[in-house]
Amino acid sequence: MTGLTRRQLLASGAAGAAGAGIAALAGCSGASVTGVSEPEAFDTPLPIPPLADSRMVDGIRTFTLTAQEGSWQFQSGQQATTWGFDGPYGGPTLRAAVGERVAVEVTNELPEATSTHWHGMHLPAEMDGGPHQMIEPGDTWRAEWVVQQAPGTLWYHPHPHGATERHVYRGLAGMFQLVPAPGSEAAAIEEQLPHTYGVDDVPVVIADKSFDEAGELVIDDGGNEVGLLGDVVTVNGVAGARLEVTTGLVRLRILNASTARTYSLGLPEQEMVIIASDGGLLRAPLKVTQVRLSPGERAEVLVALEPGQDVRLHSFAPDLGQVAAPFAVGANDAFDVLALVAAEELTASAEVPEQLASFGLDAGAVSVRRRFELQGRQINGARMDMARIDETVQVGSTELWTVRNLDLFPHNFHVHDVQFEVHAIDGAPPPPELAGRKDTVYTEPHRDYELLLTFTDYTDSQWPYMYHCHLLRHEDEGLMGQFVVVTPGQEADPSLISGADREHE
Ligand SMILES: [Cu+2]
Repeated sequence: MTGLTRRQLLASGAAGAAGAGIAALAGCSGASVTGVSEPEAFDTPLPIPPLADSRMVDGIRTFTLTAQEGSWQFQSGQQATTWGFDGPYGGPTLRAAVGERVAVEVTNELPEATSTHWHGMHLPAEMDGGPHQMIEPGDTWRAEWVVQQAPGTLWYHPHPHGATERHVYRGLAGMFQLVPAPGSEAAAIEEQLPHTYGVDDVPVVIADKSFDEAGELVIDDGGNEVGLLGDVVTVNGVAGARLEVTTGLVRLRILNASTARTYSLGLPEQEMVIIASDGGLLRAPLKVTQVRLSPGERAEVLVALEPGQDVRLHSFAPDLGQVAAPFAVGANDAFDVLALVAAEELTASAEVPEQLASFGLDAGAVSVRRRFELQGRQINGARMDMARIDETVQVGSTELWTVRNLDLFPHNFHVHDVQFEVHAIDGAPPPPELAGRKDTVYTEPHRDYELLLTFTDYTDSQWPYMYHCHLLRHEDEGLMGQFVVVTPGQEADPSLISGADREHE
């Protein structure tokens, strides 16, 4: 198999069709127009979240996490009160292999109830960590499941209804990386990709923050319609971060953990290569100049560096579609995010395989179509009701969901339990960077996003999964719905959640 050479990876200019399209769409703003204040220097070493320890208990890879309060320095000379897992801010990176049985025991040492959701994970609804699996202060909640999906970069974060924005913003978020089963075809591909954690395989968790005069975090939406757009952009918890690179090729696993801001990330004068979207590897590497990530979305990108090179991962003004007031929703903001500084001598990397993965849902198998219209804080004219099951899905079925943003400001759409495929946007095939496995997709105003979804393995007529906008203010205020996956002939049973709801009030 012939791979992409370093020269090809480094080539700039003649972008592929996808990259050129994105670049053209985003090229409208001057770099000076920004609601973000860039750090004076990018000289803080990028913190790498530790890999979480686990222990094998009766064949179960068992992790523990503790949600706790702390104090964290986002930028020099400033300390803020924060929340984190196993530390003051963020959380360790959990890693498990496809096929493993895993358990996570989450203890809540916060002063209020929270939950821990495994974003992107295919698992039983009762283990999902959504708003029905609340963990009271002092309690421990245990989730257990078998990893049955493609390897990929997932994440975990709180999901308490009405308080998700605040809990995530204070710092509760970490990565959950799924690696290939040993000996699998995917493992052979992984071997050829940069895969040394923290060295050439680096978590990049981006979140914007806003501070008051005392240096404490504030959630101030400035009157805009999407929620908080912070003026300080952090990576792994720090502003002005710098990653020292020692290999010729580095893999960045980028997560947009912001509550509302969408980024369009790239290198100013150099292409990069997308290898994975939310739920795992793309079919083939894709050269681009930028990748747009709305809240909750992930992309894995490869960046080739020359010895001594010093480049900035930049967020270009993101193309948010036909929004009414671009400046008010961050569409004009452009700023540097992270410095990548290559050593004078770089370790050579393997060539990137031309084919990465094969997969595909069958549009011909669609048995049910549903339509979801997002408007204000409602889906199809209804706000989230914890006691109501909105949709009932039959296990094993393939469905086509059409999602449309009826507003002139941003929304996106996240579905629990599955990795879906974007089948079409306004009837046309999606751009290649959206043609992989996705669990969250940005929905430009007034466009039809057709999603293919297959619901497998787990049924439960009582515990629902969620679908919602991942702009967390919108989600908290009602832009969310609930679905159950049932066996043929079974009906949804809301008695459990309506009872649980009353108990909580
Ligand atoms: Cu929204």
